[in-house]
Amino acid sequence: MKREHTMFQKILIANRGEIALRIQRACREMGIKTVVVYSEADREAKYVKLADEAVCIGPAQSAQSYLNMTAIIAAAEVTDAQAIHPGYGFLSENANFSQRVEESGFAFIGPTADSIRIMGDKVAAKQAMIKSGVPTVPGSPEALGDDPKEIIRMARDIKYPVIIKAAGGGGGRGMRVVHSEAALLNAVAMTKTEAGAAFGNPQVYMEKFLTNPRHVEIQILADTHGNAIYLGERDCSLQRRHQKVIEEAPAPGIPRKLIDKIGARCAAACKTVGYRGAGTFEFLYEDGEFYFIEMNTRVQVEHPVTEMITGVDIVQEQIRIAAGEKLRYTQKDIVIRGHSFECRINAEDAFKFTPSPGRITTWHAAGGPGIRVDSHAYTNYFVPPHYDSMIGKLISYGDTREQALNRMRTALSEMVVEGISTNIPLHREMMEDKVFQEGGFNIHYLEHKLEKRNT
Ligand code: MV4
Repeated sequence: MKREHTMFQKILIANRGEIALRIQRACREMGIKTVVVYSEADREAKYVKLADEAVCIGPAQSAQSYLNMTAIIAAAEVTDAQAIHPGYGFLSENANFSQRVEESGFAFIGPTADSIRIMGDKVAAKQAMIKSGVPTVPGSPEALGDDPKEIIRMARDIKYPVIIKAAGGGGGRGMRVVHSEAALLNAVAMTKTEAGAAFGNPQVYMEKFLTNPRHVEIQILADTHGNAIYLGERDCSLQRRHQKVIEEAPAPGIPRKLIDKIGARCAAACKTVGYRGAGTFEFLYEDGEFYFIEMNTRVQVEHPVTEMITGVDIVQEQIRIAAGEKLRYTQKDIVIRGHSFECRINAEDAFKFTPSPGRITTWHAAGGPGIRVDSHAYTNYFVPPHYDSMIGKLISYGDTREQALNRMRTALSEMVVEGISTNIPLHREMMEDKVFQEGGFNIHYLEHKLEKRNT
């Protein structure tokens, strides 16, 4: 017998900042009480006071607060929460946390520990995708062995340039591009050593290095009853040092038919691996082809652009899935309508990108038709120096890409943030960029533009 599927009455939010507020909003709309955990550095934040209950779990340093599994689970116990939402970052993709949460009798609002483990091992994830018919980047089918001749032969087959990636890496950590045979074996050895130290797993694998791809990702939702759907794609190519800066949905210029084909494969893969919750399949897209690289097993920062074009509340769906409900949508119900952009607002120098924590003396958020602001910031909010510099997201929606872009331009002109530096000036510049306006960028575009700007 399956257990009764009753909606949670109280959820603990194991995160901070804008996503803690975003999850609170989802809960409130569903009539679910919230517990927020906070560090000493976040004690005064308004979103903490807004929660039904708040528990201090430790000092400012993440290792002793937002990464402290024992303190978080204890907070769930004393407040009688039934489920824990990990948000993004921190413990959201920690398989041991998912396992400990469930062993302690709470629902983890995210995938099972097993799914997180498989997707955290990039070699295992790729193998699971190959089995399910998701196209991957050509490369080594398994982790590289110790035979140098075989490694050399493999790279010759794939053809240079190749890239060596750590199985335990991801998100741009632990990888090395190799342009010639002369550099190959040394690069493999170095990446292995670094991977062993950084991730406790020295395994590496090889892929063809794609020189000018776009980063296009597919959002999926899967329930515990064997249903899975895709919610279209996002283009996240505009990034600096593996940090996304502007995202949009849909991805400009990619045929809907092709997205539907890849999306259906992603949904099918979720069923074959028994995935549950929200998830993102990351692809490189080059010359009209999709190549899977990684899967993210959390809600992502950029989830709002998908919400705007589909009308699906992804955080609420995560909660419903964790409570054992069936998906409320079939694939036919998902209709892509309009276009959406997201600008990540960071507390950082707009030119040098150095962090700029401190007190916000003026916060005036944009508004109007088709504008959404996901932020925990306000006038007099103190941006603590201990965490990520992102203080909010400005999201625009329009019937067309042009309208969404025009609305974003207007919204950026309305935004006033004083007392700290932000990257809003960079976003304003980007709205005037011809290549951006035409949707003609790839993963290198922003970094190249910034190099030119600074000289
Ligand atoms: C690649 C690649 C080119 N070819 N793999 C970087 C982050 C991690 N998710 C995978 N990454 C890349 N993998 C192959 N076979 C180029 C990148 C890459 C990149 C990918 C997405 C967004 C921004 C990027 C910036 C530099 C490199």
